[in-house]
Amino acid sequence: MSLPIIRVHWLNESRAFRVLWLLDHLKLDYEIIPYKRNDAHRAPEELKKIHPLGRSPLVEIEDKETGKKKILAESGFIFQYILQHFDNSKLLSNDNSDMAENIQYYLHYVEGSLQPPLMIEFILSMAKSAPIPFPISYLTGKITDKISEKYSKGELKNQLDFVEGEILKNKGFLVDGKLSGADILMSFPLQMAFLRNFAKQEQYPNIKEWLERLTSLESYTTAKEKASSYGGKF
Ligand SMILES: N[C@@H](CCC(=O)N[C@@H](CS)C(=O)NCC(=O)O)C(=O)O
Repeated sequence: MSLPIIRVHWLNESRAFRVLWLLDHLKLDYEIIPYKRNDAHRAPEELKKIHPLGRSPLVEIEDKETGKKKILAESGFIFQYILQHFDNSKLLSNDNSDMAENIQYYLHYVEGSLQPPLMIEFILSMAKSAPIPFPISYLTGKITDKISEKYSKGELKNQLDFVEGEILKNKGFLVDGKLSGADILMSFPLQMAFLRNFAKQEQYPNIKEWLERLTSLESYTTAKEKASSYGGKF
């Protein structure tokens, strides 16, 4: 049976990059359908024609024989589907059932626990830097600092400390001392945490080295080049 057509509905400057990387690592053929963020940094309305929530990534799977299409949403589910259906040689999966469960855990953890404090920090940083006149800007700064201090900063530290410890325990990767889909999926929020200055890389030497290891993979460069050709910065 021939492989289906895989189309990635990819938004620039978004977590959708990870799907390109995953597909390139598995050496699968795929098409990119690019979307550009609007001035408000949101996805364009066209994406809602593909899935009502209008978020990216979205992956379209088309059966070449029947023409039947399905749309996959949610990064963790997309990873799960691709690994389950197309990673036949277990390049990014694991034969051991306990280890396979650990990979699954990260496919949920990344959006369920790691992204929320990062998203709150991001929204607070945007509120803080918004062009608001003084003295309201002063008050906004105070309020956003307080929310960050009371919740998201500490929670983010909690998450990063956890990931730092897991990489150390698992010999430089997240699961079983070797590269898996979990590493590719988890890389984006951690890169963002450092890039946006929500945490200092020097405090997390294991995450730092792990990111260097991941971004030196050939598949990362290949996916980057494809994303850049559509104007993607990350
Ligand atoms: N939980 C979803 C989140 C999807 C999501 O929020 N994607 C962002 C890109 S990083 C998006 O499409 N943003 C556009 C918008 O909010 O308008 C997933 O894991 O795929």
